[in-house]
Amino acid sequence: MARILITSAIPYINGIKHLGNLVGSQLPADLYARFMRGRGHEVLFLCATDEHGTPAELAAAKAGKPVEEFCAGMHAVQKGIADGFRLSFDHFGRSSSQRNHRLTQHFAGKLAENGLIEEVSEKQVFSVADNRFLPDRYIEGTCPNCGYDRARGDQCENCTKQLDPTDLITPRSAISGSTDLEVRETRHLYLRQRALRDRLEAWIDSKTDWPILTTSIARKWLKDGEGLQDRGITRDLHWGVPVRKGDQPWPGMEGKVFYVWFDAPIEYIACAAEWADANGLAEADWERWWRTDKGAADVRYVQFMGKDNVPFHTLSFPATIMGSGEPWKLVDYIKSFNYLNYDGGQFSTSQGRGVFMDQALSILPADYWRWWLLSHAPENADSEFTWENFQASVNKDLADVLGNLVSRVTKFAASKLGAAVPAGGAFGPQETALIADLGARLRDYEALMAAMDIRKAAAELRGIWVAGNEYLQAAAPWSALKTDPARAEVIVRLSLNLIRVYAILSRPFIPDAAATMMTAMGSADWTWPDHIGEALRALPPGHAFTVPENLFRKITDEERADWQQRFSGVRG
Ligand code: B3M
Ligand code: ZN
Repeated sequence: MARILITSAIPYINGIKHLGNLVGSQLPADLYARFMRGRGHEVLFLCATDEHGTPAELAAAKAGKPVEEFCAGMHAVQKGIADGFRLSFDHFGRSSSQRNHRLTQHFAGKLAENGLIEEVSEKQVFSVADNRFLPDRYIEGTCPNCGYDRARGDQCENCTKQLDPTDLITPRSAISGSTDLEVRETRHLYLRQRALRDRLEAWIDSKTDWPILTTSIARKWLKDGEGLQDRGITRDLHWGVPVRKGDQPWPGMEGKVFYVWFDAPIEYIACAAEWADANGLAEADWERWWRTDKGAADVRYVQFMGKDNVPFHTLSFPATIMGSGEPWKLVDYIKSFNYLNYDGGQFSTSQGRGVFMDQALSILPADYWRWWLLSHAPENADSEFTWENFQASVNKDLADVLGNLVSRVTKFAASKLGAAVPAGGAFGPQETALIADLGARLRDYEALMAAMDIRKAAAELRGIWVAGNEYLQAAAPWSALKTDPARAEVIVRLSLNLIRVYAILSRPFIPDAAATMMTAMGSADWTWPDHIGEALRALPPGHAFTVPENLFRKITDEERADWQQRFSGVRG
C-alpha cells in the first residue's frame, strides 16, 4: 500500500468556476484520488479556496461586502458546489486560514535567512483617480508578449506570461478604467528565483516522465528571453497575509501583505494542517505527508492544474520550498491540462461565457457532467464542449450502454427468476471468453488510470461496458430460458455479478451511479477486482438484489436546443 498526496489547483474565491476550470484541475484530481483509494492506497486529497489578492478585493467590492465576509460566504458556496460534483476532498481549506498565515510568514523568514530575499525600491503604478497603487489585477492593458488587449497586471491569460503591471502597454485602472496613472516609488520584497535557477533546471530535467505540456512550459520560462526572473512577493494591499519574518515584524514592510501567488501554493501545506485540526489529529499526522524528515519521503505527491498555472508550480513554488532549506516535500508529478473551449469560443469567467458549475448541476446530476468532461479532457490539445457532443455521449455511453445493461439484466432476472442471484451450473465457453477479455481490459484500464491517461482510461471503461453488453446479447438468457433454464441462470448469475464489478470500476468516473448499482446488488464490498474471474463469483446464488431506478435518462433534442439557447449568451 502506497501513500499518495493529491492536490488540485485551488480555485480563486472571486466567483464560481466554469466547466473548463473544473476539468482542468479539481475533477481529474478527484478521479485519481478515487481510483487510488479504490486500489487500497492511503490517499490525502486536498483543495482549498484561494482567497487573497486583487481578485478577492475586486469581487468583494463589486458585491458591496467586506472582503472577509465575502470570502467566508463564497467559500461555503464553492464547498457546496464541490460536494454537488462529488469531489471527494479530504479537506477543503482556506488560504486565509491562520495556518497559512503562519506558514507563509515562516517560509518568508527562512528564505530571508538564506539570503534569498532582496528588498527593492521599485516603481509601481499609482492611480490618481483611485488614490491607490494598482497591483496585479487592478490594472489591465496590452500584453507586451502577444498583444492580447485584456492582459492583467500579473499574467496574460492568453499566452500565460507572468507580468508586472509596469510591463503592460496602454495600461488602465481595473477599478475606474482611468488612464491617469503615474509611477511612484514603493519598497517591496523580491524572491531571488534566479539564484535557484540551476537547481530548478536540474530538477525539471530529472522529470523525464512528466507530461510534455508541463515540462515545456517550465523550460520555456527557464530559458526564453531573459529567462527566470526574480519575483516581487509583496503588495501594497490590505487583504492578505501580513508581511512578517517568521513571527517577527519586518521593518519597512508594515501595512503590506504577501503576493497571493506566494501564499496560495503554501496553502497546499497549510491545508494538510487544517485537515489535521478539523479532525482532532496531531501535528505529526499532517507532517508525515509533507516533511521528508517526518515520514513523507515515501509519499508520492501529485498535482493537477490548468496550463496557465504551470509556471507557478514548476518554478515559483519549488523555489520557495528549495530556498527554505527545510525538508518539505517537492511535487513528484504534475498533470496539467490544456483549455476546454465552449461551443465555438472560449469559456470566460470575466465575460461570463459558457456553463458554470452551479448552472451545470441545476440542469443535470453530477455523473452526466463528470463522464463527458473526463472522457473529453483536454489532455493533448484544447478540446471543445458542444451540446450535440454532450447529448450524444450521455445518450450513447451512459444510457444505451451502461444504463441499458443494468436495467435489462435486473428486470429480466427479477421478473423471470426472482429477486435473488440464481444458481445454474458452471461457467461455459462464453463466460470463459468474457472473463479473459475483461481481465485483459481491466489491466489496461488500471495502467491508464495509474498513468492519468484520462481519455484513454474512459475509452477503456466504455469498452468494458460494451463487452458486457455484447456478452449479454450473444448469450441471450431470454432464449436460453425456454430451452435450457439452468443455462439462463448461469448467464444471469454472471451478469448480476458484472453489475457489481462495473460499480467498482466506474466509481471514479460516476460515483452516484456506482453507488446505485452497488446498493441494488445488495452489497457494500468495494474491493478492487484483482481477479476478475473470482470477482464475478462474489455474489453467491441466493443473494438478494433489487431493480434500481433507471441509472441515466436520455437528453432529448428539445432539451439540448433549450440549453444551447439558454447558455449562448453571457451570465448575468
Ligand atoms: N487560484 C487559479 C484559478 O483559480 C489559481 C490557482 C492557485 S493554485 C496554488 O484559476
Ligand atoms: Zn500575452
